[in-house]
Amino acid sequence: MEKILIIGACGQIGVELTLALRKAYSNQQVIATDIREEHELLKGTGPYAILNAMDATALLEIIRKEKITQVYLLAAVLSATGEKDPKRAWDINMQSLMQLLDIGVQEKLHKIYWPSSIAVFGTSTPKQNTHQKTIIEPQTVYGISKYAGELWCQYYHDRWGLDVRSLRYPGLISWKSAPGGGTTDYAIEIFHEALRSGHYTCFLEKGAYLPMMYMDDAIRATIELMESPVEKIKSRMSYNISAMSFSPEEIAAEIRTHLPNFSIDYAPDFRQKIAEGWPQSIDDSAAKADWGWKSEFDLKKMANEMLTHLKS
Ligand code: AKB
Repeated sequence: MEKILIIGACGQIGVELTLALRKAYSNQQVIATDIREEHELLKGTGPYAILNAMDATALLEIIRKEKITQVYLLAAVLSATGEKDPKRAWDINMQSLMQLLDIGVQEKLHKIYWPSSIAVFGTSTPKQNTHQKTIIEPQTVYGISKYAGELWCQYYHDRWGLDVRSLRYPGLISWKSAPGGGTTDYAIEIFHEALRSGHYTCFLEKGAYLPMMYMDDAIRATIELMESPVEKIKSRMSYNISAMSFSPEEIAAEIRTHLPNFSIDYAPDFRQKIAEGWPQSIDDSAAKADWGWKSEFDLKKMANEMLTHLKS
């Protein structure tokens, strides 16, 4: 029987992934952990423990005690927060991964999931339809840690046969749990502010066109990748996945089709420079060809879902 451990279960991806995995397996098979108190939406849905992703001893203990076979490591410092304290972001992002990879080999874990991001790309990368294998020169500490992590995942697979799988997420848009310090977070804030005050001051510039994805698609992609037969996983770096791209003025125009009085203005800060380094659209043909990935949410469908759920 598979037994799954989620590290960072109270974050933006963690809450929804925990709930989805508990539905796909059973509540008792999915152990949620985070350094924080249990998220409201997880309460009563299955086992929960406090775990610091940097604490290798505690991690090994819980893996042995619970007879864990698969681990999803979601704890990370994202792009915007990472730039405020680069050394700390590097330590957290790398140490949590490296100790898990070692434990994975030692304890013969069946599978590990570790997310990467479009932040691996930089200004030297072609901006349109960015291919999975292209010029990769990340410019944030978050992007550097994600690219280094991808290489380490591939190394542990090639050298020790560890089954590590990974996706490069675009900006993720969700309503259940709050995002944590990313550059693409504006695309969530904008919905909250549209409903609260009817106005949003965007921290990115007009024209900051970025790849994005609704959380339902991201969760489905993650589980589909992890459930795919091993022979279909041809990349042991990280798969590009894609759903939609838009600029702040385009998402504002879409919100206006629901809330005609909604207005937006722009006060770009340091996050604009991060956004300028990232691609505008992503080529996910490898994920489509290898394990059948296909997105379901475009801008219109996503905005409708966000506003419907946030209103209620
Ligand atoms: C961020 O903005 O840092 C993240 C990401 C694109 O990985 N949402």
